[in-house]
Amino acid sequence: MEIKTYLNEQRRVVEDALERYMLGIEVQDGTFTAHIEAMRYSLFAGGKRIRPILCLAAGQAIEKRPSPDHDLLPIACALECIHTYSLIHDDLPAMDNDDLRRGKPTNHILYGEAGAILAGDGLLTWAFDLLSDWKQGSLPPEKRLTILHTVARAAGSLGMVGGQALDIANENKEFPFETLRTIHQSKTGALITASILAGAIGAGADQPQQEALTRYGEQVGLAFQIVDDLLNVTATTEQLGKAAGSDAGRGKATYPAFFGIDATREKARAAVEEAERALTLFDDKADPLRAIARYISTRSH
Ligand code: GRG
Repeated sequence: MEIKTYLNEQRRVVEDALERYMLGIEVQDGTFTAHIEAMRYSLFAGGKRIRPILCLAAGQAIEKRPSPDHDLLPIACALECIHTYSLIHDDLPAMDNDDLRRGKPTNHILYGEAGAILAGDGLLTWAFDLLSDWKQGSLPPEKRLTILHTVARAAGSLGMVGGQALDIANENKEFPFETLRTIHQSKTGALITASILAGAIGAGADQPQQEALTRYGEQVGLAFQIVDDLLNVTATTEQLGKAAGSDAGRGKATYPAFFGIDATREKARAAVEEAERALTLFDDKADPLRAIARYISTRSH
């Protein structure tokens, strides 16, 4: 199947599930309506849904049954909630101070800073509500706990939050490439890898499969971030739906700043090759994972 068709179909699956699993304003007491509207605004603002799609694709690569989606969809949705919270907070004036995200006003522009902070907090907490809800799907408790711990570890101070803190602490500073690698691995790579592992664990991956998919996730996460750095330099604001050229404006070190554009492209290509190599022990059920890795290096937004 053509990768764009696959991604479009899977995006629809994720969107439908988000509609099912996300809090709706209609069921809430009037006091909560505005707050949940702010959460929904960013959750349904047109993201690519790469993390939930990777979670489902990892499950499909392992599963013996035709579709493990029933168990994995709440988990996939939780991952998107965590990702969306991180973008809302990242856009705040105290962080990157961005007005535009996915071609639309950022959350705090519409709902104010306090509203955006709470929308992020609400999404992060809702994610753990979904992950821990044993009434959704039929995952055995031990698997659910392992997934919960994997995601918490990746999203928190030893993962995405830690990477963001290191990134901010190093703005406008010179630092060695190893620091950039750590920032990228924790800020971007950790949640991407956890999305893949969560899908794999939910579908019953054994230890060698989990290790292979961790290597795949690390390389896909790296390629994703390298391409994000490249697009920030080479694409327009219209293409990106967010401010182009913002990394240089903020004095952020990036792959192109360290290596130049051509060598950076080469590094993205090498990471994709490495990701595909990590999948050698999988059969054609892992073809979507292979295609997603290739797609990531060619994406335009
Ligand atoms: C606030 C704790 C905290 C963390 C923020 C995600 C993040 C960490 C910062 C965003 C800045 C950035 C460029 C991060 C790299 C990860 C990345 C490329 C995010 C954008 O992800 P996409 O492209 O977004 O999947 P869509 O819009 O498709 O959902």
